[in-house]
Amino acid sequence: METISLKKQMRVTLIQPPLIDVAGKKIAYGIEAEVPLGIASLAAVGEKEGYQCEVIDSIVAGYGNIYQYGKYQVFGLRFGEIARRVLEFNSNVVAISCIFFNQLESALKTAEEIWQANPDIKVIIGGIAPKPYYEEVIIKPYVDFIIKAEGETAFVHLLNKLYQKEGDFHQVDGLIYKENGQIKSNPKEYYIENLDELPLPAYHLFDIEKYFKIGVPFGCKKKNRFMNFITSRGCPFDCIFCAARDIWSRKVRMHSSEYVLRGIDFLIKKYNIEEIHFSDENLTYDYDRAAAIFNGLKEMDITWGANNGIMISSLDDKLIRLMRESGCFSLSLAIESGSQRVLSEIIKKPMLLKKLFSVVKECKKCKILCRGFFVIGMPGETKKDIWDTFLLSRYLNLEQNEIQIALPYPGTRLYDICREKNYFSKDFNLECLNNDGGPITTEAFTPDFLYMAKDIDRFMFYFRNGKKRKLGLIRDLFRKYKLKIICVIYCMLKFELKLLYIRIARGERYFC
Ligand code: B12
Ligand code: SF4
Repeated sequence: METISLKKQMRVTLIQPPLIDVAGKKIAYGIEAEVPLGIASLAAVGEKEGYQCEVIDSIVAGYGNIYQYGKYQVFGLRFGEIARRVLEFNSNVVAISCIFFNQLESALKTAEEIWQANPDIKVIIGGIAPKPYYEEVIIKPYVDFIIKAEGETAFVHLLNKLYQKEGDFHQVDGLIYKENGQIKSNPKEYYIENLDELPLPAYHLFDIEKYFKIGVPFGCKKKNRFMNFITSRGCPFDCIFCAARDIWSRKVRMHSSEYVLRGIDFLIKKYNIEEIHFSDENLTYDYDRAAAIFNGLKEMDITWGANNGIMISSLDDKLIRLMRESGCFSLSLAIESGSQRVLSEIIKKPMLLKKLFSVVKECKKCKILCRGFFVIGMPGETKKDIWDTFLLSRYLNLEQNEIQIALPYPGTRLYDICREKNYFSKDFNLECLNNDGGPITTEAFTPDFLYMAKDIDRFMFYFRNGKKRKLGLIRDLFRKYKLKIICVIYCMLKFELKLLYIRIARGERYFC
């Protein structure tokens, strides 16, 4: 599939930068190690066009290496080591991926180090992260180009321009560049309509065995030889905290079921993989395509999970049963809130809690492990809405719950709302977006309240499930809250009583 059409004498290194901790917290071991599909896909199209590509996944290549860079903690390869590898490969172009806005600093430091090592190397930065900062990023002397959003087409176009030494970039879709001291920004207009035109990601450029050896997925795994896979791009919805539309647009585009099954079959034969982790925004968006994929997987003797979240409204009992028969062992349900009002009017997620209950019941029947994603602290939420989210998470009794405090990433509508309404805490800066407490203060809550509410929930969960020593837990709470402990204990008791009341008297009707 990935035959090289002709060798062009241009060498390209594609880089996932090391992980940097902007909040100065301690980076722990257990960082996820998954093949970065963005650079894998870009490398595949680069090779197809005839360029010689190599990849550096700095997180995995330097896995476990933690060092200090200024006020930051960094996990992965040292910046100097990345530059050394680029020089060793004799690269003409480097393509640095930055899909997390909180990793922009790391991408820029990587670029700077390479530029210092050899200023003739052209540096391209891509991924969603620079979006709110295009101007600030492109004026850096060590950044030559930024490519906006979905990147394959523009990337190849730009490589061809560089190879042919053409200096006219105005036709490259979504390209930002400098020309005679001025910043030029081409509009992003083109998105790949037929995803099957894309070659499979260039897995052969990665040390795949190392990923298996590290074995840390996002979410759950059942087997060690797992691989992440993406079957579609985009989501038609527009939840206020989500960045998906900025990368893929709102138009959903999908690989055919045949392409997906062929890709998985290739991974089984070439790397003996035993498990697939789908990273789509919405794997089951098209019911028939999803059913065709699952029917195909039944023949393949592998397990699979959808750890990135699956759209609850697209599931029904029949599909869930088919998922189970095809090897599904785990689903992440993006539930978000225990309040229908918050879902519909604030987050703007088209999901009915009524539907959630039927989906969870069927998953339990089928013994599919469910992990709930929840978010608290949206502008417009009341304290009751927030407690309802905790109550729902406990009422559902899922295998795992992940409750996050809303983080308004620049570029999202949530960020704009917080700016407009002055909801950012006084000392807000972008580094706050890495804090556990979140940076939003509204008429209804403060970050401290959210943090405490989350603590209470976590405490009650562990206390009941006996996962930690109970005395230790109580001691931690006392240490943390000192005199406020009375208030904490009062909230806990109230919460437990309410849960009991819902379980005995109201059931699902309480939430719907
Ligand atoms: C898998 C995944 C992860 C994985 C790791 C991903 C990785 N390293 O590759 C893990 C589990 C670690 C993860 C963690 C988090 N994630 Co995440 N993750 C994803 C997910 C679901 C899929 C990524 C993927 O494989 N996409 C497929 C490939 C093909 O796309 P891509 O990498 O984006 O690359 C394309 C373009 O971006 C562009 N491109 C990318 N790099 C480059 C470089 C160049 C030079 C060019 C030209 C183009 C280019 O072209 C590529 C091909 O079209 C995306 C959602 C999504 N569907 O994309 C969210 C997403 C990237 N994650 C997101 C978030 C918020 C997080 C977390 C902050 C969540 C949290 N609260 O903990 C953390 C942050 C971790 C951190 N490092 O700080 C947001 C990013 C928002 C933002 N602006 O920062 C996304 C977009 C989800 C969303 N819908 O909002 N995530
Ligand atoms: S449904 Fe999921 S992917 Fe789609 S906009 Fe909402 S959060 Fe983003």
